[in-house]
Amino acid sequence: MSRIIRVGGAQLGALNLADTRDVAVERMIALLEQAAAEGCNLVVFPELALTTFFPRWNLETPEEVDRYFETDMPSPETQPLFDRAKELGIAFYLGYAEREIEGGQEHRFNTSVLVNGDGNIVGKYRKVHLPGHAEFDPKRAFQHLEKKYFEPGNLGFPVWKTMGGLFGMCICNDRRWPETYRVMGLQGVEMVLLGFNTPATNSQRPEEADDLRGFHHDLSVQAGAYQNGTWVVAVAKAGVEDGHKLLGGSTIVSPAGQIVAKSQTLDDELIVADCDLDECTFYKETVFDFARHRRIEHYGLITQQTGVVRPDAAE
Ligand code: CDT
Repeated sequence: MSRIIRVGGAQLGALNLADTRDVAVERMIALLEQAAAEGCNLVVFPELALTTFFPRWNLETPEEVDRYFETDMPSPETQPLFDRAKELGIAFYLGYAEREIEGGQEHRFNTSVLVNGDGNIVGKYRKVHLPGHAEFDPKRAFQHLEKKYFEPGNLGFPVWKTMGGLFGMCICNDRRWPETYRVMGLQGVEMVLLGFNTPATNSQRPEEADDLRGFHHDLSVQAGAYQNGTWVVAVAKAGVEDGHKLLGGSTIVSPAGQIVAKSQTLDDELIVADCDLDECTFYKETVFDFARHRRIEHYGLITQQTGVVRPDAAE
């Protein structure tokens, strides 16, 4: 049986503060329909796809913050997306801000769901590696307050068996961390889906060039794919949101670590690739056959220690 998944990376252009969820969902449905016309089985949307990238703003009141969070998924505003995808029989990945009340306690996560072609949520992931800072930082050119608005994900990096393969999810900054891919790699992952919002400018180093930001993105997703013998589908929110430019550069990477599709604009744009999940096997059975080649007796520090401890620390 063929295990070729035709994947659509549905990059979104800018969503400004004034844009409502209806605008975002309408644009996502248009991309979904384009993906259906091109024969896609799976569509990947960006991180926090329903609104502007609000962590760049220092929101003061709970009411201001709550506007950006979903308490239900599907929500009334996203139901049309779920309905259209089900009609078209297309699976999708969607990133959004999640507000959960559990045991009387409120929790907020940067979340993604994987929805199958029957319209059922088959997986949920909550972003583990939150970048940025928790309090307003006047030294930055702009804010990146993910640590203020979200708590680190509490679901780990699971892998789901669906669509004839093994699928994992992560979100934006997670893609820069080799641990993200390796934990999924150890569960045999064959396709990692991820959405991102990467500012085109480094808020702490504004002179850094756009192309270096793009290089670090490519480097991270290509290394993650190759070193774990998996497809990686990385999809951006791009363009200029209320004067703040996002990088773009949505990318589909093969298990050989090669880029097979890349967006060309900073607007709504669909990239498409036929991804043969069986291409993972060669890498998983040879150079990255973990069972034969890994030496876990030397990897203890990775889980015992978070930060750097230099051998000369005590001097
Ligand atoms: N959304 C998100 O996670 N953005 C971060 C910005 C960090 S700047 C290095 C990212 O990794 O793209």
